[in-house]
Amino acid sequence: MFRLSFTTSGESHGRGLTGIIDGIPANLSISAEYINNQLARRQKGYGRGGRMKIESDTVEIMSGIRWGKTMGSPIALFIKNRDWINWEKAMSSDSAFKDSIEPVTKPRPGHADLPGIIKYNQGDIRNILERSSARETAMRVALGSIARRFLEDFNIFIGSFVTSVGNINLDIDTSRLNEDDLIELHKGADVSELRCPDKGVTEKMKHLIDTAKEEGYSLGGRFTTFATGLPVGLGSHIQWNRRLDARLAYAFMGIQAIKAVEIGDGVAISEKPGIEVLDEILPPEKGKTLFDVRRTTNHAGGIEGGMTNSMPVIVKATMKPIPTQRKSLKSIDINTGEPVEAAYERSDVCAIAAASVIGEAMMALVIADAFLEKFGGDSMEEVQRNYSSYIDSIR
Ligand code: EPS
Repeated sequence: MFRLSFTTSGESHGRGLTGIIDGIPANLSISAEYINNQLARRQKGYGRGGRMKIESDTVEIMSGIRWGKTMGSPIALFIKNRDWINWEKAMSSDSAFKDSIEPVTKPRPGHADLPGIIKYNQGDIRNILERSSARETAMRVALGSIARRFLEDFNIFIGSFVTSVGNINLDIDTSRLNEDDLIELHKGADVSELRCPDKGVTEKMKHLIDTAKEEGYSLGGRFTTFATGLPVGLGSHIQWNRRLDARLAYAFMGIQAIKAVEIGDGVAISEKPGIEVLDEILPPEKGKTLFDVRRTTNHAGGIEGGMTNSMPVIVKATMKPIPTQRKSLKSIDINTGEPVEAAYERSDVCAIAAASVIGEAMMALVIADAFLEKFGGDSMEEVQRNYSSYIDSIR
């Protein structure tokens, strides 16, 4: 990140989550209600476990916002864990309860458990699993919603939809979709229990999740995140770490359980000749300018040379099946080395719908950062002036 920075803290069953974002200009209008609406979107999804019935995430604004507007200072947020009440002793900072709580000693394959205890020299896997938990993503969605609100003032919209659960797929050719098509898919996703815009496919996905739940295994999936309304030239070809595709891939891979990230049709185009998959350039319509240059397709996912090219930015991400599942998996006890079944606690069967909302948050943070890198100013008015002057110069 070049102009924005953010960090989170908090354990899954601790008191709550804290987050700080720094670099948001002054005079951006934002309310707790706006952030809470985004938090509610993350909590939905067929296949979530019992925890989501306990939590109902709302944010407390601790600093940086006064009378509904940012002041340019760091913005700190807090989200309470309602489940904390059941974990006060197990997660206490006080050593008094240490001997009354059983340690977790059977690492789950696919989880941070085993490398974590070895690296951090811990005898209780809880000291690893509490922080590696995807509970932390609630705060990323809260911070990302501030970036989303910022981008809205420049008519940039970020959305997402789920395209698979396990082996049930929704086939969508994103290279042929325009901004309106993508926004329609997002709207369809927002009213689906799995953020899948196709009702028939959603039913098949739900059926697969029911079967997985009965049989005790977990499921992964895929989702697509997009941004519309972007000006040409966010990111840069000048240096590897300024490339927008690199920054997006980094951010998406930083979401728990994400194992692959694709920009546009990044995977499929490797199998095709260039003539079929390079997005040809058509002249602007009569009376329009270079800003309105048209492309035949969008295989590149809106990014060429690490810069936005004014087509929608498209990122596809793949999530592995959640490591906590009822069906026994081979493991060892960390104290004895003896074979055991991996630990099982209450868990989600599939969290792909939530992951797609988290993807939106990460995309908002990365794009807001790139936007501020190009048009940065200390107040919203200054950023607006810088942005308008660039747009006018292209037109
Ligand atoms: C998670 C395990 C489950 C999930 C949790 C992430 O929680 P618990 O262990 O309390 O049942 O529900 O996700 C959230 C709490 C959330 O807010 O998304 C894990 O181990 O990563």
